[in-house]
Amino acid sequence: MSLTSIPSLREQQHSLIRQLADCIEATWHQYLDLSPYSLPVELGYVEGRLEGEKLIIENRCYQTPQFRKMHLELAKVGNMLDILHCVMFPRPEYNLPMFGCDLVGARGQISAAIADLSPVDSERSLPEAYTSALQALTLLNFSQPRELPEWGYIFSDFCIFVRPSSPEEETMFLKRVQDFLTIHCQQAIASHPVSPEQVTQILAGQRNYCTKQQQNDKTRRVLEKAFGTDWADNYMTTVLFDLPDSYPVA
Ligand code: BLA
Repeated sequence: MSLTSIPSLREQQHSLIRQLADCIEATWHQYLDLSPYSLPVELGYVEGRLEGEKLIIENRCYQTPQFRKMHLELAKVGNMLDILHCVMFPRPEYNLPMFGCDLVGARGQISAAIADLSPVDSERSLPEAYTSALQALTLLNFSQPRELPEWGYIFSDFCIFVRPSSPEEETMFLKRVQDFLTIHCQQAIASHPVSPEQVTQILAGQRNYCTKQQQNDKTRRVLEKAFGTDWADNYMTTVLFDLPDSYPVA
């Protein structure tokens, strides 16, 4: 089979994952000036084995003037596990939060749906314009909220972490992620570079966000079981939650 005729993973995934992947890409295309972002070739499309099932990972990456890296990942473990992972890493010259989203589904049911615009400034608070735009959204009620793990204090007060329990709740989650993305893209294109001192603080905030996310044992375990400890660690620190080694500050 030629590479281009391989059906995208998206068509085989839980409908919420498929819809969210389409929504993320459509919103990116609508608002941002996208250029390709190259991952190491061997990490763009990856196959492994987990408990006899095939694990497939498919990555798409872009960059823009405001974002160093925008990563959308779809993963599938046989018929057991469907995953969507998305992070937008702002360039540290801009005071922008981290957009992050993770959907994990097992046997037709999404067990974890999380989305947030997470602060990176020294006070761990969002820029004022984000707070007012997010406060203007209607308050949502999900019947099965989930508790954040210990490292989850990196997320904002607007973070949604739920197990969607009906098609209505799935739609509610999808719409809210769309709202987050629209606000984020609109704020990003209107934003201006900050002072070198602030860049240093923002980098520290982004580094903290990534370090905490790397502590997600549930993600790590899936990757370790399929690809081994070293591969999993490399993938978590260079693809899922990487930072540039050194950043020109002044
Ligand atoms: C949870 N992430 C999970 C779970 C699995 C994965 C299996 C447990 C699901 C559950 O408890 O119902 C697995 N997630 C993956 C894998 C990848 C992935 C293998 O992205 C990638 C290949 N995670 C993120 C981002 C956020 C995030 C961007 O990647 C948030 C913005 C959060 N995932 C997140 C949280 C949990 C989770 C908070 C729950 C962790 C816990 O309960 O300990």
